[in-house]
Amino acid sequence: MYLKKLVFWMMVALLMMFTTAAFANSIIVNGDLEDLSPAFWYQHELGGTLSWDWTEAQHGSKSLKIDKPNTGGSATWMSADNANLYWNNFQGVFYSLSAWIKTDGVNTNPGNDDERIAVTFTFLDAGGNDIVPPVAMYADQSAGTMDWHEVTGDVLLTEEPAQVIIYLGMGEDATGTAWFDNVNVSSDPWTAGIFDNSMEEPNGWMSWASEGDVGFAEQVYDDDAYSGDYVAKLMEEDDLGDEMVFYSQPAPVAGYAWYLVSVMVRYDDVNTNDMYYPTYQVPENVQDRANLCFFYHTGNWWSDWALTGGDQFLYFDQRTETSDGWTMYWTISQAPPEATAFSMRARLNPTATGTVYYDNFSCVKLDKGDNLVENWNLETHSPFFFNPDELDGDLLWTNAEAHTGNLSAMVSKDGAGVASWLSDNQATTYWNNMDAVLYDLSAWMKTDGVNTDPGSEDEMIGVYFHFLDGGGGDIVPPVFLPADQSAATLDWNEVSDQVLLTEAPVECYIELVMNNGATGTIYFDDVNFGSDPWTAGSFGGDFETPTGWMHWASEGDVGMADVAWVGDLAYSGVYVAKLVEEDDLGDEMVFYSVPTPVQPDTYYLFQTMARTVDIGPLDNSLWPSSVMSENISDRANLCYFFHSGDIENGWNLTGGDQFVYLQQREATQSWTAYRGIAMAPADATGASLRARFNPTVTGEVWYDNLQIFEMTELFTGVEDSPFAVGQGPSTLPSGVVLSQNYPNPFNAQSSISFNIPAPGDVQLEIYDLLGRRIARLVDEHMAAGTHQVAINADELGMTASGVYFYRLNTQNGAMVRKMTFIK
Ligand SMILES: [Ca+2]
Ligand SMILES: [Ca+2]
Ligand SMILES: [Ca+2]
Ligand SMILES: [Ca+2]
Repeated sequence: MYLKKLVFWMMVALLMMFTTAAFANSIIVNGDLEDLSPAFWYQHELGGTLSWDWTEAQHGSKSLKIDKPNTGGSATWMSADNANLYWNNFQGVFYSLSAWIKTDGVNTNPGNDDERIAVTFTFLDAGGNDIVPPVAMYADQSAGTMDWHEVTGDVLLTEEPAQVIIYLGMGEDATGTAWFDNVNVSSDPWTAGIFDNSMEEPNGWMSWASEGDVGFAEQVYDDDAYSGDYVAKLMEEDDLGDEMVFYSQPAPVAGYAWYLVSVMVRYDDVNTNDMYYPTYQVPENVQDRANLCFFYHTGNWWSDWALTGGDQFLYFDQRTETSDGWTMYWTISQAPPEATAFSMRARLNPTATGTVYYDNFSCVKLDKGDNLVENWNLETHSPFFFNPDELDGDLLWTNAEAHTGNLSAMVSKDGAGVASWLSDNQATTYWNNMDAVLYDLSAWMKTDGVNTDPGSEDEMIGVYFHFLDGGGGDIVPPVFLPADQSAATLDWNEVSDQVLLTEAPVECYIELVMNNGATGTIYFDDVNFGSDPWTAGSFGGDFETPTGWMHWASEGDVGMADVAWVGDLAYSGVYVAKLVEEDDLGDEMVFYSVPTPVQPDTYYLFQTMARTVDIGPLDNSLWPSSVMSENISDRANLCYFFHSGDIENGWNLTGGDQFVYLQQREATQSWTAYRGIAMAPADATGASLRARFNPTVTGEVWYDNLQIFEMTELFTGVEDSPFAVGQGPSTLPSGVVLSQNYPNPFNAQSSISFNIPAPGDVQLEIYDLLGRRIARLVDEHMAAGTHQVAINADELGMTASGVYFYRLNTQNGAMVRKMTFIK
């Protein structure tokens, strides 16, 4: 115990250096908030300059602007199709329509529609034909400059429209500047609204706040943005029970798939509580906590708003009112089987206060590899580091007798032949580093009906220590610690000896033997070797842990960490790792896996099932935690480490301890999954995980199915996707530019523009989510400069609504962007 403790003291906790790598493959559109185009509104006709204006507003702080100094050519903003968008469901009923317009220096007294400024609602059937004539509502052009004024109209629909599209426009002969804001539709009872009706939200995002809320949630310019210039800012000054949310549009996902969900966060002046640790994903809506919240959607995510699996909250560290700069919050989540889409949201629950900034919202699909932990379910019931060797008797790992702990190694035999256990090489295992020094050797043995007064070594029982050089030869003759055979049956007694090694051994083996002429039953326990100063100790000599596992507890600990047979109560099979602690005296205990090889800069999922019994201390705020580097004294946890260097003959840790704390809200909890995900540091060669009680935890926790999985970042649902290069960035250093298609999302028609800096061969292709090529739009030698290509979904055979990718291949590189087709 003492020796292992020393080693643990040497494990200095380093701050985890999380790699805040950009997640190039996030499915969240405009997750970094740098796209400065409004959500749900698209530039349609470009006879003027169209801009998203942040200086004029009838409602909120933004509006849509058209600058048109000249006649000739219309200028028009176009809305998304609002007919069945998300929760909308336009019906064949009466609708009141309205909008606000402001003008500056426009033409007056228009004689026809070409000279007018108008907001026009169109209602179409599935064939794209008007159900009723378009309803145009005209700006007041009685003077050249007019402040915000409302225009209104109404319409009685005779059937349910398949498309509802709104145009904000200046006719081809109109001139001047116009702003549009607050476009609304209403019916009684409610059937639908206009998305981003006040033009406040950026592409990909929506927001919501309780009525009467004095705070706000929006995209803002920020000098200290985590990426680029813009962040989402949520600000709440009162604790009046209002709530605010800034949320992404749903993005398609696959049921059962694993997703890495993350966001960067910083905050000021938030309400605090000493128990408000950062949490794991939890379903409970805690009223006064700031969070990242996420949802899964089911059904047709572009035309339904059906959620599944419940809200999941990642609560931030609210122990201090101001964050330590930008902090990454992340979790791993498996999509429910029925999931079709995912959305995430910046959220202040009703009574949270303060200002919280969010940036780099990300959701990345990961492929879950094979489990890497040996004996992860603890069902391989053999002692670690010792294996049956000679089999002319019965060898048993048994809890019938033990000198310490619960278990020992037994050998029983009633005839001729040799029966023995043999250890693995102990010379340089992990932290061991045996040297040319004096070693104390010892073992405890208990006998039952053995032969007495042996006449030769052949009739003896005992423990051999072998010390070998690099060639496999003995450095010194094997040292034999004979059992006391002066009586047939003797209780536990210790036998010891010493050996002076003349050179550092390359191999060291321990053999527990009943020789050929010996009979009866013997139990071995606490087989040890050691030196002063310390160089090495025995692995597995206490026979307490199964294959693949080790344990450790502070000296004098009254508790224990070991593998236990619990029968039907195990999560898998019949064995669990059981940690039991009765006092809160500052001792600590750990049951830990041997290191398994890992790759650097790769994500790993660490998980366990855990069941708690009378655990303490308790507090209603002690949710399961997010991954934390902080060692919290009174919490039970799943802990994990990365290793560097040689993981078989070294014990070098990198990246610091990482803890996922178990819930300590209720004393007893049935089997529950706990998970953390981490990226292996650049110098990582291995990883291990551990069931752990920090010093002052009390009670009992059973752990089972302790696993580590390699997680591979995926761009699409297939591994051999066509997107090997250029994912994400819209501009290559070479000067190749691939623009977002316009409009996007689109119904039938859209266009893609791109720029190439030099003449060359170019291909432009469309792929579906499964990586299948739908169309090759361009395959020719092209001149330098900007090119535009039209898309017609019908002609291309794009039959399913959803996300598609378009890929530009040039001699200077390739790049990919996403587009959304809404049928
Ligand atoms: Ca507005
Ligand atoms: Ca940003
Ligand atoms: Ca034992
Ligand atoms: Ca098990």
